[in-house]
Amino acid sequence: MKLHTFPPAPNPRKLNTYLREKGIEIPTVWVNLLKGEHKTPEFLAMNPAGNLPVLELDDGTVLTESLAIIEYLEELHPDPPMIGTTALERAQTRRIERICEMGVLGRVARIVHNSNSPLPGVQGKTAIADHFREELEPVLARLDAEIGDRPFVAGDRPTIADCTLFGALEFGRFGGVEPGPQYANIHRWWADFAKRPSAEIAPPG
Ligand SMILES: N[C@@H](CCC(=O)N[C@@H](CS)C(=O)NCC(=O)O)C(=O)O
Repeated sequence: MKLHTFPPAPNPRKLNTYLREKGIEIPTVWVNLLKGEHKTPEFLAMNPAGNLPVLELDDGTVLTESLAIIEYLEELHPDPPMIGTTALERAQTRRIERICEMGVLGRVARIVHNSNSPLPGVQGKTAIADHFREELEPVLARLDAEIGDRPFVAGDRPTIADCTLFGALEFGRFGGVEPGPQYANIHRWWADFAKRPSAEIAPPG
């Protein structure tokens, strides 16, 4: 297996956090998004969508979409479980992860790319950034209430929901987009999660 990634970006960061929580090591190459390395003919031949992360299997199969990669790895390495241990736990974990992904990560990414994109050649539109800023607020309010005083986003153990939310918030901070101080539960969780070894970015290799 070979992982093509660039962990400063949010979806690669989600996967980086997952791999480190699980203790899974995969030979990794960084494709520098800031230098446009994901738009070279070689990279596009492997992943025509021109995005990261990409998991290349030993038989040449190319797997894209961070969550599909995570689900695949979770089946190969079930311990420690990061999507729950019962049907209901798995459903709840996936529900909260979807909120973190579509509700938070997607919106944070659109705000950053429309206000302060680090990607070469991306011209943002202030009106789009403002639209997603407005949409983000009620999602953060509901997520903050849901997290409450839980140690992790979905309960007592780290799950894929923590990986997704962490990737989203770290990228937002980099791009100047942070939840307001009124979201105290999110901030408490974020500060705690940031102390875990999985919060660090693994170097390529
Ligand atoms: N839904 C995809 C999104 C992949 C994606 O958009 N990745 C971003 C980094 S977070 C990327 O490579 N962006 C570069 C570009 O679109 O030019 C996933 O979860 O993997």
